[in-house]
Parts: sequence; structure tokens; C-alpha cells
Amino acid sequence: MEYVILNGEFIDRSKAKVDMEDRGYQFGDGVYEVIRVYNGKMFTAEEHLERLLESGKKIELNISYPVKKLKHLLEQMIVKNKLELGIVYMQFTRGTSPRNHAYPGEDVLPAFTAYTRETTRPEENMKKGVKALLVEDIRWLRCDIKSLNLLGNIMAKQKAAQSGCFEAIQHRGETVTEGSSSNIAIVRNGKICTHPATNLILNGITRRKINELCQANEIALEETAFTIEDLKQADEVFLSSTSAEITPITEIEGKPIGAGTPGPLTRKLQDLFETEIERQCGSLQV
Ligand code: PSZ
Repeated sequence: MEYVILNGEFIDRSKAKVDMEDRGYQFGDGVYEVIRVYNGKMFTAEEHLERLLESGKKIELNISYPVKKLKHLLEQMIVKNKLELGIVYMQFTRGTSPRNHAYPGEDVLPAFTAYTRETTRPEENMKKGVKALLVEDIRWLRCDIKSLNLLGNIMAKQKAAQSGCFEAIQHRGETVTEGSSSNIAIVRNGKICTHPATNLILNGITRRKINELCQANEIALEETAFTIEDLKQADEVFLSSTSAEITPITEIEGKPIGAGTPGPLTRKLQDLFETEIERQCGSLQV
């Protein structure tokens, strides 16, 4: 049996039902998180859960569970489902009430759902790099909220998929913001550059971990916006996300980045990142 969480209770996935008028379903009115699981242990769980509560606050959705309680519930689900390598997905919506754009009253409780999924690490992509294309960032101006509304992101990803690319790199005018489901960084003259954590991007947990690792290892990193031209002329480009970890981007719009192979600084960061995973979750060797 596969267990899921529905409003704080563990139930059989096939018995879990949500209402037609759940506001997540009708309006995308909710927030979510994805946490990586290695060796049955969550990686950077606190960071993800704190961001979940912050996303909730930003849309006035009150998540009454403290981080500790959420973490414990997710840990229990991982054990019940015997998950070793994969992800945990969770979301809170503003609950079920008769369709009305304005928020329902305090009596309507948020709906909390979560499930686990087995997934391997994207070894081949991480090793060889991936292709990307450019798309105009047509999303709203609160990309810092990890909202269920993902139309702009999924339309961008679909364009990439149709062209045989792994990711769509979004830009507002000449400024590169982020990928459809990842943060983007470039390397030039030995220095990493990534968009600052403003309202225009999601401040990725992987991105934050990379920043920490750079600080601790005296690798130069600056959080400043860069242009499409900077991107195309970069020595190295990589993307970061919970599931893709650190993945080199070796080709953009059909043209190679640098030598067209993963660069030395990207590989160095991948090593440091793996060491951090192993520190938190144990050995990744099979
Ligand atoms: O399973 C997947 O494909 C996942 S799991 C997380 C993501 C993709 N992406 C998160 C994300 C995002 O959606 C946007 C728009 N920007 C940046 C990121 C990276 O955030 P972290 O590092 O927290 O996953």
C-alpha cells in the first residue's frame, strides 16, 4: 500500500480524494514544496519547510503546523512507504468553499496533502550537461512565492521539451531571471554570477546551498543580474534545483557554452554538493 497525507492523516493513496471546489484545484490558490530524499533521509528539510511557511504567509494562508511537526509527519510517510531515493511533495491550499475569488472565512481550513515518489538522481545529465533555450519570462511579479500557479513555468518548459531541450531559461527583456523549474548561474573569469533573490525569482534551496558552499570554500560568487549576452558568452553555465541538483548547461539555442562540455568550476561545485548530501544523508555509493 502507498500512503499519502491528507489533512495530517495517513491514508491509502487510492482512498485520498479532494473536493471539486478545493481552491488549489480551482484557482491554484496554494503553496507547495519538493524535498529530496537520499538513503531514506530528507536533504535540507528545515530550509524547505521554512520556505513553505514563508510562502504561506506571503499569500495570507495560515499553515498551523510548525516545521518540527511537518518534518515528523513527512519522516513517518517516508518510513511507511519505504522510500530510499526519491522526493516528497507537499502542498497547502486555501481549502474548500463555494467558488468565490475572495478568500473564504477563517472557519475554512487549509487542505494539506503530501505524497512520496521514487526517483533516481539524473546522473547522465549531471555528467554530460544539458541543452537549453531562451524564453521571455511572462510570469507574474511574485516569483519568490512557491505558488501552485505554474502556467508560465509549464508553458516555458513545454517549449524546451518540444525543441529537445532540458530547460527553458527565462529573461525579462535583456535580463536573465531563472529557469522554468531551476535557478541559473554563469561562470566568467572564475567567478559565479546569479540573479539576486528578489521578487523575480524563487530563492532556491539548492541555490542557497551553493552560495554557502562557495563562501566556505573561497569561491567567488556575486548575486547580480546578468544579461542574455553575458549568458551566451559565459565560460560555464549551470542550473540548480532540488531534483536536478547542479546540472551543467552546455548548449543554449544550439550554440555551445565554452568548450561545449561541463566546466571545471561546475564540476567542483557538484563535488562539494555531493559531499554535503553525504554529510546530511550518508553515502551515495550503491
Ligand atoms: O522535480 C522537479 O523537477 C523539481 S523539484 C524542484 C524544482 C523542480 N524546481 C524548483 C525551482 C523552481 O520551480 C523555480 C521556478 N526556480 C528555482 C527552483 C529551484 O529551487 P530549489 O533549489 O529549492 O528546488
